[in-house]
Parts: sequence; C-alpha cells; structure tokens
Amino acid sequence: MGLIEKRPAICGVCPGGCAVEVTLDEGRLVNVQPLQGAPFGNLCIRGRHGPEVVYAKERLKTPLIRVGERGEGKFRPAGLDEALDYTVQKMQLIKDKYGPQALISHSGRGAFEQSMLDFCNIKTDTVASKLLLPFGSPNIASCGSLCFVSFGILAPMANFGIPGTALEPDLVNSKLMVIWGSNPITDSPPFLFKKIVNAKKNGLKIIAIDHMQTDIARRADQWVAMRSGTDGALALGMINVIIQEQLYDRDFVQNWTIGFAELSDYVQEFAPETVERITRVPAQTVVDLAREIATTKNACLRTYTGLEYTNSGVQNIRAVYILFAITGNLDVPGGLYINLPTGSTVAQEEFPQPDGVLPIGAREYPLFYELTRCAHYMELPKAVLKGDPYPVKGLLINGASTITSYPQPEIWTEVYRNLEFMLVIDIIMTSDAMFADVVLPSATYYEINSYQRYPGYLRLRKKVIEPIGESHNCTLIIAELAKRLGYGYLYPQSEEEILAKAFAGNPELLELLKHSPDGVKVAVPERRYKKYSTGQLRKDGRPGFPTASGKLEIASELLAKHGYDKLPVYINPQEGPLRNPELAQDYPLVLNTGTRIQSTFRSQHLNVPGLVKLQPKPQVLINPSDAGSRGIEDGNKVMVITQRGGVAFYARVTDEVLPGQVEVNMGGGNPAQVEAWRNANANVLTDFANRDPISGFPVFKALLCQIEPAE
Ligand SMILES: Nc1nc2c(c(=O)[nH]1)N[C@H]1C(S)=C(S)[C@@H](COP(=O)(O)OP(=O)(O)OC[C@H]3O[C@@H](n4cnc5c(=O)[nH]c(N)nc54)[C@H](O)[C@@H]3O)O[C@H]1N2
Ligand SMILES: Nc1nc2c(c(=O)[nH]1)N[C@H]1C(S)=C(S)[C@@H](COP(=O)(O)OP(=O)(O)OC[C@H]3O[C@@H](n4cnc5c(=O)[nH]c(N)nc54)[C@H](O)[C@@H]3O)O[C@H]1N2
Ligand code: SF4
Ligand SMILES: [Mo]
Repeated sequence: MGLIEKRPAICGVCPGGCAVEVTLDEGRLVNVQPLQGAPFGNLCIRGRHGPEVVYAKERLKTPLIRVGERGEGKFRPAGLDEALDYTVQKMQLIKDKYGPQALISHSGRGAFEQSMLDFCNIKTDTVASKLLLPFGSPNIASCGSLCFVSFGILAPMANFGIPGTALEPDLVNSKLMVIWGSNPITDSPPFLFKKIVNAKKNGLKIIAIDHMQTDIARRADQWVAMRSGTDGALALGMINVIIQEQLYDRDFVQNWTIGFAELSDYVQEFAPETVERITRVPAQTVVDLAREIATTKNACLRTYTGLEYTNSGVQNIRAVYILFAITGNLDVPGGLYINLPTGSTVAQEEFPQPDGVLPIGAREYPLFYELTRCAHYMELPKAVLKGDPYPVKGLLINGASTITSYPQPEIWTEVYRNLEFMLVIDIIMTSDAMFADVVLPSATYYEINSYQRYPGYLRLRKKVIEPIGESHNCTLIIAELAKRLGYGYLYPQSEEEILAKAFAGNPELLELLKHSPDGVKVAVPERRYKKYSTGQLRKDGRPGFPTASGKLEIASELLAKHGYDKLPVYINPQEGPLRNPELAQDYPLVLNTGTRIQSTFRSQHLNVPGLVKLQPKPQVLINPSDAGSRGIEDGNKVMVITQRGGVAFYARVTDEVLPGQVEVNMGGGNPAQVEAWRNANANVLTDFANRDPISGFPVFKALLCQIEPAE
C-alpha cells in the first residue's frame, strides 16, 4: 500500500451521480463506498465495481481512423486533432454534395452526464445533441426513439399537457403505491427505491403489476402477474368497474376533464371477465384492484418502460394515468403529485433552427416530432437504403450502442455499411464502432470536472483520476467539433468554462460548492396541491391544465390532430396469442426482452469481471412447466427462436414468470463483451417493423417465440 487518500466524490460509473467516498492509492482509484450521511449516498452493485470499470483493459485509449472495410474493425491510431479535422472535413464534403440534412446524429445512454445534458442536448427531455442544428441539419436523434418519450412525453402531454418527469408519487403521504411496469431498484440513481423502502416501514402498501416477479414484486404486498403488453386492457377494465360502481371523483371529472362520457361508453367493452381473458389477471382481482385504487385516500403510481413496448403503448400509459386521475389521485396529498420543473439553473445558448427541411420520421411520427423536435432513428434505414424522404450519408454516434439496442441488428449493419461517413464516441469498442470511420475515446465521469443536480441538492463533480490514455471529456469533444465547424462560441470550451457558464446566474453558489465537497442544499418550492384549480399549471394563470381545451383530455385533441384515436384505445399485441393464434402454434411463448438486471447497464459492463461474475451468462427466464415439457433444465443452453432468428441463452427455470411467458436479457452483442454475452444480442429476436404507431417505439416486450434445447 502506498499513499492512501479517502475523499467524497460522485460515482463515475453511470449518470446517476450517487454520492460516494473514493479511496485512492497513490492516485489510483481502488475502492468506492456510499458516502455516509449524504442525502444521495446510494450505491448500487455497479458503483461498487467502479475501479474495474474505469481501468478495464477494453477501454478505448486513442482516437482511431478506419483502415479496413466497414465492419472489419481495422483502424490506425490517430491524434485527437487529426481525427477531429478528418471528421469535420468529411462532414463538409457530405454537406456540399447532398445538403446538410444528409448528416444525422444519435446520442444514447452514454450521453447523460449533467454538463452534456445542459450544454450539448436540446431542451425537450430527450438527449438529442444540438450539434447539427447550426450545421443546417434537423436530423438530431437519440435513444428517445425507443425509450422514455412514450411514458415521459407523448402520453402525459396528450393527457395533461405536462411532462411525465413532473408526475411524481407523493410517497410520504401515500397509503398505497402501485408500481406498474417499473422496478425502482434499477433506477439510476435509485433514490425512489430508498424512499419506498422507508415508506413501507411506515405502513405504505405496495402493489406491483408486472409480467414477472422482480425485486419490487417480491417486496410488494401483492404481485399482479399479467400477460405482457396488455396493460391498457387492465386499466380500462378497472375504469369500467369504477364507473359502474360510481367510485370516481365526480367533481374532478365534471370540472376538469373532457371525454369522460365517450370513455364510459368505450370501457364497457372491458368487463372483468374479458379483461381476464386478455390479461390473465383474474376477474375478481381486476374488481378488487379497481376498488382499492378508487377508495384508498390516497394512492400513487410509478410506471416506466414496462408499458412502453407494445402496439398501443402510448395509449395504455394514458389509460393508466387517467385511471389515477379520475379516482381523485392527481395532485393531492399521497397521490400523483404534479411537480412542474422550476427551470434549469443553466441559461442555454440559442441554437439556430434549420428551416425548410423536416427531420426524418417527422412525416411518419408527427406527434413525436411536434413534441420532441427530433428525428426518429427508426426511420434511418429507409433514408440511408432508399433515399426516402432524402438520402442520409453521414452519422455521428455519441454514447450509444445502436446495434445492440435497436431491433434486428442485420438491418443496422447494412445501414452502416452504406454510409459515407460515421463517427462513434464511446468508452469501449462497440459493434457500431466497428463500422465507424473515426472512433473517439471518451473519458468516464470519474475523469472529468463537472457538477450534478439532484432534487433540492447540488454537488460539484471533481475529477478523481486523470483521463485514461488519450480519452477526453465528452462535452469538450463536442465543443471541439463545434469549434471546427465555426460555432465553437455556442459551447463552453474548457472545464472551467463549463462550471462558469453553468453557474453564471449564481457565481456565489459555485464558490460555496467549491468549498462544500458534500454538496449544498438548494431551496425547493413548497408543495401545493390541486394546482389545476388555482391556475398554477397554465402559463396564462387560468385554472385548468395546459392542454388546448384547458382540461385533462381523456379525449385528446393533440392525438386527434395527428389522426390517432382520441380515446386511450387498447389493441392486443400484433404478435400475440390472441391476435395471431396461428403463429402462436409455432411460437407458443410470449416473449419479453430487457427487464433490467442490476449487474449490467444495457450493453455496458459485460467486460467487467467482477460484474460479469454476478451473472456470467445471458439468461432466458422460463416457467418450470414450459421447461419441463421441452426437456429443459435450469442452466441448460437453449435456443430462443422467433420469426426473425434464433439466439442462444441459458435457461433459468423459475416461477418468477408465468407459464407461457418468457423473459430474455438484453444488452449482449458487442465485441468487448465476454463470449456468451457477445453472441447473445436479444434484438436478433425483435421486429423492426412491429411498432407502436404513435411513438414509433419497437414492440420489445410483447412478441412470440419458441424455445428448444440447444445442441
Ligand atoms: N441496472 C440497470 N439499471 C438501469 C438500466 C440498466 O440497463 N441496468 N437501464 C436504464 C434505462 S435505459 C431505463 S429506460 C430504465 C428503465 O427503468 P424501468 O422501467 O424501471 O426498468 P425495469 O427495471 O426493467 O422495469 C420495468 C418493469 O416492467 C416489467 N414489464 C415488462 N413488460 C411488461 C408489461 O408488458 N407489463 C407490465 N405491467 N410490466 C412489464 C419488467 O418485468 C420490469 O420489472 O432503467 C435504467 N436503469
Ligand atoms: N430488446 C430490447 N431492446 C432495448 C431495450 C429493451 O428493454 N429490450 N431497452 C431500450 C432502452 S430503454 C434504451 S435506453 C436503449 C439503450 O440504448 P443505448 O443508448 O445504446 O445504451 P447502451 O447499450 O448503454 O449504450 C451506451 C453506450 O455509451 C457508452 N458510454 C458510457 N459512458 C460514456 C461516456 O461518458 N461518453 C460516451 N461517449 N459514451 C459513453 C457505453 O460504453 C455504451 O457503448 O436500448 C433499448 N433497447
Ligand atoms: S446508480 Fe450509477 S451513479 Fe449510482 S452507484 Fe450505481 S453506477 Fe454509480
Ligand atoms: Mo432507456
């Protein structure tokens, strides 16, 4: 042991930003512990393995320029300046030849660091980078093309005119929490999980509605197991019971909603027995659950990705929100509290918006475009391979692993082979990067100076170790590109400038933070309930919701305007046993993919020995009855097969999934991963064409498959 130093820091493994204490041994990060006493001193399994993550031998260490064929993975090392100059030269060539719209960017879950969010991304709750806007291209895309936007933007905006991030469970005052298609222990950071555990000790009842028995379902008082993708039917069935039994909040419905009468007619299709047939939730449970949500004063809700990936995903999420609203659980103590953003502390530069040309996907997903101002990445293949609506020739990827996260990797490799230029910025080699012309190594969050905002709290992120190799603060890589493109003034150009700009409105706070390694509390507005009745939700100060009608739109004008159903109409999954019984003869198991596991962060960490050890192989969870009838035992290698293809997984035989349903891990398929995972890209099984027509999100969680023992 050399010179040991312990100090408070911010975890650098994921953007969660948990407060930690790091131990350095002669400047080398050797240990990470939760920071005792800090309000956000959580630490997940991944955080504990911080040293292994940052020092992984697979880290990209120098900029690379392609020398072999696309996809072959042959590169030569280059200097950062050379790689950036080359990138900008290629971008200009494409612009001259095809116009600026022929360039597209995509940022993913590796682009969520606070300064990246504040300075590089557009302000619509998505992480799309603004870099190409001044260049003249409207084609800025992000993982919002398949994550968050359904639950966080489309559904809540259509209902309430309010983003999903502003709807939070008022846990401390709540009697009942329904956790519907979410598992709070996998949140980054897991703040809510900590609060739930505490509230439960104080008597909070928890009901988990989930296709599988996850951590939260095991801790819950009740696990409502259901068929994947059918949540809309369950919500509408409960609304039916509530209306028939007159358990809804009359005053709220009369004064603050439109479309209730139409909804009352529509939900009659969802009698409890019908709902049982669709969802597999027993009719009596549907009735009991409805009564409980309607009569508990008050009940709150947490939902997320579990509901996003089916054919009526957006409408299903709307139905769930409406269920809570009409039962008097919206913006009341203990209910679903409306916590409108009070505005970021960072004044963003005005970025010029290109006019005259719409981004790809604006035509196919007009509501998505209206509310995000982004390109829809699911439409990229059409643009690259068919020139529809116009050719796209160049791609900039930052912090995303699209070949493992989007459906049908063979489509994406074909797309990337047909590009004229591709840049990837990442911390390790991904399948995407194998196709790139230029690969730039990003530093991890342990290697940069920045800051982190929490609800009611702020901390500075002080660099813990120097950047590995020639890796670089990712925000500054983007700033360098902007500089070479002639608009560097729109970005901070150093870490000092990042902090100065971030706290330009309050330099005293920055000084205070510099001397407060444990962070600083910031004032949070006092809780005010029923704000729709006091005019606090609308800009014009009038009572009501910030929708076109001023009401909670059960019948949504916004959806109608774009040709979608006004009501939260449920449709059975297109590839499901009820809609497609013939297909179900050959592929009898309902396939769900991607429920989060704690040891991985989607495609990440599958190269990190300490984390891989926790689950060395990619699994398919299968019920004992389905395993038994196929001669499959726990731990066996099996083939999971859909109409699109087959992938080898390892069976975990468990009654955590219902008979007839299986769950497959996502994230496998990248070259730096250990072999079993590298060969198991779950998205070989999913379907590029099968989507929610409103969000354009792929149906990741309601498909059909067969499982056979592998040779
Ligand atoms: N450790 C870890 N944490 C992560 C991530 C990670 O990869 N690893 N990813 C991050 C990302 S990108 C996101 S978007 C968030 C997601 O955050 P969450 O949405 O909380 O993700 P999950 O933990 O998968 O929880 C979703 C739950 O929905 C359930 N579910 C799946 N299909 C259905 C269905 O049809 N109906 C119902 N009712 N339930 C269903 C799943 O079984 C699961 O329990 O997590 C983030 N946190
Ligand atoms: N079948 C199926 N598919 C899914 C899902 C599912 O549940 N099922 N979930 C979907 C969801 S919710 C999401 S969000 C997407 C996730 O899709 P992605 O955004 O592709 O997520 P990751 O696989 O985590 O890829 C993030 C990349 O960022 C890199 N990275 C990490 N830190 C940094 C950094 O500081 N800078 C830079 N430049 N790079 C960094 C990582 O090495 C990694 O390669 O996948 C989706 N795909
Ligand atoms: S949630 Fe993210 S930031 Fe928090 S300890 Fe885990 S890896 Fe670190
Ligand atoms: Mo996500």
